[in-house]
Amino acid sequence: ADISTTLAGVKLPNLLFNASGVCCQTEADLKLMVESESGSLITKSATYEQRDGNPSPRYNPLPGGIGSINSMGLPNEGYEYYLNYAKNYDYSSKKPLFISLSGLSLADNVKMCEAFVAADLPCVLEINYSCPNVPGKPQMGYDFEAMEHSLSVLAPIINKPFGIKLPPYFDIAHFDQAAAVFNKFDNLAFVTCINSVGNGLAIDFETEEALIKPKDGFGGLGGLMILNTALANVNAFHRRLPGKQIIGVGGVVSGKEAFLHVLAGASAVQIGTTLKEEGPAVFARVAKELSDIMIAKGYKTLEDFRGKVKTL
Ligand code: RRO
Repeated sequence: ADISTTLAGVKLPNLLFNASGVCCQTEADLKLMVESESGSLITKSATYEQRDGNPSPRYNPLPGGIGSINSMGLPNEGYEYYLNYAKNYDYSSKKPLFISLSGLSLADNVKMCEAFVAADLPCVLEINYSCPNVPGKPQMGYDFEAMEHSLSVLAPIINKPFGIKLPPYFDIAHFDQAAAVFNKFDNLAFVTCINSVGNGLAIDFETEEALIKPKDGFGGLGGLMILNTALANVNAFHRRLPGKQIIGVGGVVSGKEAFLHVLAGASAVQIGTTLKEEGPAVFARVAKELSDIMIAKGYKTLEDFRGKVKTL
């Protein structure tokens, strides 16, 4: 089946790529993504300056394959590293490049966006409004006024289609309020739902210890346990953002969950925890599984079922 898609005006040979943060901090990581069967790739969220991030252990899978917990703390090489990568990227490869930016202030996001705009590259920006793990920095996605102000400054600077990475919302009023903000910005082309479910706590039953060291063990939850929260956010924004696209992320362990994300309204699907646990071979496997599901159900393209979840 045809699992190609178009996102922010660029064509992806298939809808799958990495969730920002996984397999994308260094050039060695990004090379693995380029060599994989993914349809695209996105870099680790960049700050203005390089960061080491939080002390280890700062990521662990949860027992039973239900998901993961992380408090990485935004380790990254600094935006100039990713700008340089973007300048040298082979855009003829048919695999589009997305760049994640997560400035610690609006001023930093302005400086980074201006630098990417000045370079005039065909990569697509995804602004991260949802890192749950920097001590003392609340997730901007939960402050609608701050997010609207940030978008009102950044959208005109970027001046072409771009996206934002959102935290999960858990209340219909919040879906409504967030969508009302996003609909004010015409060149906001996509929203990526969802980042990790912030500030969970995982405890080992035997040792009675937290699974990660930072923040007394508190960290963002990912993987299968967040699938239904992810699907709800994808579908809530698919219904509320006409003319914009949704990237679905959360709980994709096989072609079946990728299929459900598209049914909920996703135009592309990112994989985080399962990529971290399985490695880049996940993309060929999930692509094949999704294609087989589509053939079995009689769907030829993603458009045949995107957003067509049936309600009762
Ligand atoms: O680096 C992190 O701790 C991190 C980030 Br920036 C994010 O957006 N989401 C996440 O789960 N971890």
